Amino acid sequence: MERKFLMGNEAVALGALHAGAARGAGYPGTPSSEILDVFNKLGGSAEWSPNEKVAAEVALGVSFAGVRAFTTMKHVGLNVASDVLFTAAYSGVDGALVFIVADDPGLASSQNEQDTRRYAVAAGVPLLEPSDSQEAYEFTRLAFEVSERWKIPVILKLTTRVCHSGTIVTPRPADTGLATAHFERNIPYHVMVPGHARPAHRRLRQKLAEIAEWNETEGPNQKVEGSEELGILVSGVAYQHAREAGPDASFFKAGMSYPLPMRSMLEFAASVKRAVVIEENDPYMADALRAAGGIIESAPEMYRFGELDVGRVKRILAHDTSPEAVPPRGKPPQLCAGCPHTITFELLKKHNCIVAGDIGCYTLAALLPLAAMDTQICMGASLGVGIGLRHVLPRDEAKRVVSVIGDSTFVHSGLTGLAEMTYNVPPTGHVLLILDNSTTAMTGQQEHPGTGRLLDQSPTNRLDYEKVVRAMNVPNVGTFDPIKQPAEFEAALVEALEKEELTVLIVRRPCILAVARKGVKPASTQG
Ligand SMILES: Cc1ncc(C[n+]2csc(CCOP(=O)(O)OP(=O)(O)O)c2C)c(N)n1
Ligand code: SF4
Repeated sequence: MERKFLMGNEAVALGALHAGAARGAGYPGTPSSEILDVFNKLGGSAEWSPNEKVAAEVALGVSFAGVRAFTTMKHVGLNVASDVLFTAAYSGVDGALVFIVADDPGLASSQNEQDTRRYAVAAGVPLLEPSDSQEAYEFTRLAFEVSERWKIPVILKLTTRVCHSGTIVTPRPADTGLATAHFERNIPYHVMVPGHARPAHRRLRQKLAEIAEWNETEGPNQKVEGSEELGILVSGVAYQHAREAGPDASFFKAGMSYPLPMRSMLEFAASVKRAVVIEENDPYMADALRAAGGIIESAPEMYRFGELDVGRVKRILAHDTSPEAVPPRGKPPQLCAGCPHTITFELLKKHNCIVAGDIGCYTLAALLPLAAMDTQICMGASLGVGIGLRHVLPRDEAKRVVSVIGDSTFVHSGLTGLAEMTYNVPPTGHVLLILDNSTTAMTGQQEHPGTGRLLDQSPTNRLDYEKVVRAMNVPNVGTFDPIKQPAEFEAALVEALEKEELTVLIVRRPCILAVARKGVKPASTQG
């Protein structure tokens, strides 16, 4: 087939298409967000789900119908979907289920740099780690094959460089003769009550033992002959950097890094005078090899933080622990000129509010010049954190606490926080602002249940925030356009801060980039 120059995320989408995936479901998150859009444009069936847990459940349901499914998310999305992952590992799948999870070493656009390989160990699911676009394509297809063969979910772990760098891909003909969807009743495998889960756990460990054996002999691991003086054990994109940093070394690249091909890796380490493990983020392989008795070197702790590159790998190989050059500080990111979020945070600052914030473009309001957000932890936390503060702060301070959440984030994980707000009502009540800009702006303008459009832009039901909030027993509900009604919005905010009741203000004005790119109309005029 014709060679193509593809970004890693495009290669994954093509791999999923050629593997015959019946449906992909996900929630946006940099650096994973392009995969579903490309899969859809290539003709695949794809959806944006309200959050990663729902996406994983949808994909699991598809796999229970005997066909191939995948779910996409960024690394922190797997925290949300982990409840599905851990028990789907027990239930197993009927068709195939691949969790495509993109890590962000160096925190280009995330709140932490957790290492998804730890999840594979904790949940007991195989994990594949491509190092370029060709492998992103091949490993995606392999992930479906491993999942289907052992009836187990498989994680495909990507990282920012693999997702967003382009390399040549030679595709293969698409899989044919795949199963068609059909549900086979199998209660002991699909219903994870304790009596079914106990044997399921034993089955899982048996599958993992078989996969570990397969990985030793047939897995996607690669040995590169080189010097006997230096052998480098490596995984993921670190392989590309290490090849350049140590061109004469011999290499063992783990393509499936859980379960690790431990025998082969120990043999390799013993076959060279100096064995060094090079890996991004956690010392996951180094710890495992040492625990198994391997004599290896690994990177000093300072290299655990951030992405690796050729220069850093050279330093690791040279035992260089001198302070690294600090890259020049670029201009901090800011809200776009004319962004509808700006007015909201100017008002919150003017009225000396304690702002329990959330994740989205509006988080930029925490930075100078606004500096108008006081907390931000994870999606949805604005509600819980704000309510916690209101419960214990002295009355005068408590009355100044406001939770602020974007529309996509509200649907993702704010609905349950709203239930908390109307159930465990703080003594001074609470104020929530939902910033409805009619898109998931931060990750590139994706649709969500509040926009009234599906992933392919076709129309669907639109979640009505006002109705939802009223149905959850919030007594004071108002909607304002911050650009057209700044005075009314300010008056409503001041009243809410004084009232000591529950108030939700919906701040509705579309993101100016969404208007420019997609012609999104002001939400108030949407049906
Ligand atoms: C669990 C999790 N999933 C995904 C993300 C990536 N992410 C950060 S904020 C956000 C949504 C932003 O949309 P919205 O709340 O509507 O705010 P906007 O950017 O439009 O202002 C997403 C998808 C994340 N940080 N955590
Ligand atoms: S992309 Fe949209 S929401 Fe984000 S800062 Fe720009 S105008 Fe505001």
